[in-house]
Amino acid sequence: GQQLAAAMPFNPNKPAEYGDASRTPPPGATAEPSTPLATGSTPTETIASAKLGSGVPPAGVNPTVGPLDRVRVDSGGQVLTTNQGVPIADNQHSLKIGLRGPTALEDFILREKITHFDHERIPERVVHARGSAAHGYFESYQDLSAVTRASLLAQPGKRTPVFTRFSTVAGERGSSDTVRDVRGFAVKFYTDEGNWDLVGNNMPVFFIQDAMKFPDLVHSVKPEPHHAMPQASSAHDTFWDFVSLMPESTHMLLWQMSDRAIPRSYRTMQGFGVHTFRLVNAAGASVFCKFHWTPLQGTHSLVWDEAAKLVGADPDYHRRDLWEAIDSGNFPEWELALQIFTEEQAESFAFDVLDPTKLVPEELVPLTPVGKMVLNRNPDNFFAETEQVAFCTAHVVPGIDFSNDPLLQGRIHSYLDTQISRLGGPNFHEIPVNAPLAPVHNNQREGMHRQAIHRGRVNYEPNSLAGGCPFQAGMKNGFTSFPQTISEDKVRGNPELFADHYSQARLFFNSQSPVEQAHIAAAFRFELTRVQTPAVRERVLATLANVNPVLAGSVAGGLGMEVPPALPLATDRPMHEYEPSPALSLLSRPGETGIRTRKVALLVANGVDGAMVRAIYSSLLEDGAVPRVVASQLGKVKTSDGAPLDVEITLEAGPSVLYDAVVVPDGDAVTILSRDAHALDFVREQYRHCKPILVVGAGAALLKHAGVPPALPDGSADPALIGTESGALAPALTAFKKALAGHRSFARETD
Ligand code: HDE
Repeated sequence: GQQLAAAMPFNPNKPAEYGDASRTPPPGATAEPSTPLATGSTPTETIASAKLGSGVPPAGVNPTVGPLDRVRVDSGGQVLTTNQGVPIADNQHSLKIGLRGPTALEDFILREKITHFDHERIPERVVHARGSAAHGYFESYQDLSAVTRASLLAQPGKRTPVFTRFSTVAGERGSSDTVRDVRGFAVKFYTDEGNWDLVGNNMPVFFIQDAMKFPDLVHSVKPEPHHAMPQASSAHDTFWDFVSLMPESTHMLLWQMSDRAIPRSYRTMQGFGVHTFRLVNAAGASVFCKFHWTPLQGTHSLVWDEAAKLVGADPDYHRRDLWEAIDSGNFPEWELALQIFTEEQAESFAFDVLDPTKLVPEELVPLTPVGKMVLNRNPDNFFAETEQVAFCTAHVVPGIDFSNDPLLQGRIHSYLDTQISRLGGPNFHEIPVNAPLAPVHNNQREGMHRQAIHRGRVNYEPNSLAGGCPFQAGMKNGFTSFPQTISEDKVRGNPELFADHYSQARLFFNSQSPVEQAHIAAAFRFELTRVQTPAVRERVLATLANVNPVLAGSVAGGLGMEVPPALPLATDRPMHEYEPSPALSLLSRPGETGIRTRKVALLVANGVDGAMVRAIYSSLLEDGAVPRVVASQLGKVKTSDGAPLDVEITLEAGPSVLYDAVVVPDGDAVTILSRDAHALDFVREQYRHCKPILVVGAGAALLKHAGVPPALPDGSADPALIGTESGALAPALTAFKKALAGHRSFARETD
């Protein structure tokens, strides 16, 4: 017993949850577990320092798995109980006075069950309500201590657990994934010096320059308050009314109307910290920095018609994609890179680095890669983890500090505040997914839902009764704010350069490829067509006239309007002329993962060449793609060579928009497919959405019936539209895979 008392934590269900104190109970306190662990599992950590870890788990070990074991519940082989652990004999019937009589008030089992159910929902996030998340780790490439004392960047190879949540902004929790919107990209780093949350977006700038305007911005984009429409869409009057009166939003509007706002996958998005942050080293010297996440999977987007159809075909398209990729072992990766610059350099820029509607072009300050993030584990429970996770821009660690960006300054307040009401009190930092791996010791006490059982009578500092503990870490070890010298008047206003609203909007537009520019114009046209107030449309056109005359003309033409005179500028300074920045085009980052995880449909029906289907299927599988046998109905199809083929999904349940490419194999099947409107729509949409198409032998007839241009053997007319005879399948398949890796053939776009 004595020995066990020394070895075992005080509460065997929560080993070492509250640090060292919990594992050395005073003599006489019971330490021996009277029952086995509630979960039936063994604790994975027994001492607090094991929880802390070295930050370098062995290769292949996911460091976030262990610490959460203390709260994981697996009911396999367990009896059903009440919340008090009382075994329940009958979970089907309430307690009644006679079989046909009223239910007894004393039925505590019924009442507990219903009461808990009645309170299952918590408020959704006021923005970013719809999201999906995963666990993983961040691995540092190098020792960055010259610029920051942040411990996660202190040595090459050091691993820090992360939890990352991606989200849309405007839609409610149950809205669709593929709507046109900014995407949230929030990363919680569980560092050994506390949690650091990098709460970013998939676009590097924002709509407004000052936190004061955020409630107005969000009110304007959310469903209109009288009839609660439209859901998850900026294409309505109130949004465009507001932004058209707010010319600082112009740069962000171009990003939002670009294909960035309809990503192919969360895995194919960049992420940005948006604001300028500070890095501070151990000597107290500081530099400015911008954070960039670059996906190894490349940057790829949907096309608008496809995104709109996906809203119906699979509202969970991005959630499913992330889940399936991780589930199948295709762990998505992003490289973290910093743009590091000094305050003196910042002074020389043509824009103000405190203005969140401006980016720092990579040509001006190149990216320094500092590490990579790998997401390798799906959550066990959506609510417990993805819904309850609470990101906060105020969560910084020693070595990382804020700039005076007035948008960032407002955010530092907002997140903690909103979470107090969303998560029901001030103790949400104790929810397992939010709890730091670093030990927590302070004198904050009580509040709703307190988990920690603080021991002793001292809950104040300074104290002598507890030997001064917990004691201040001091300047060397503790977080210290960068001591920026400021001597200014207290004012409401903006720095001068904030008034340049268009130079960078031009930079962005001029850096896009022609197809991206066309998509931007089409998105403006679509959104403004939905807007009902002509004066709002006109104001937006007057804004665009300051960006690019071709863009303004194209949007105006689509609306049947003339381009009005440009809005007057807010500053006398001439606009800054930037060189185009190729890095701002999505096409500049094709990615390194080839065809891995790309979905390919093989359209089949009775009479298909089964051997060919199998050969193509396994060849695609070998390269990591996800082939699917798609037919008019489930069951088996008869093949020309005898062996029947299992159908995996129907054309009805698995329409074209769910696939990155299509193959129509050789065989008689085409006669049947050509009579099925689903099959004809399938190839038409694959063509319209610029996706790779491979037709073999008789398969080519399906294109003809669908009105799709013929596929040439060498793909000479269109490198992603490949036709071949059965005998020459190998080179055609190679060309098809190449087109698939390239994602789309925009040259054929007809929209
Ligand atoms: Fe947020 N934002 N935001 N935001 N934001 C929230 O916090 C806010 C801004 C971002 O996956 C809220 O817990 C203000 C910029 C993400 O849980 C709230 C301002 C950027 C997420 C809030 C901004 C973001 C949020 C709502 C202007 C990109 C989702 C629920 C001053 C750099 C995090 C919550 C998750 C969530 C406030 C502007 C990113 C209300 C006041 C700029 C990714 O606190």
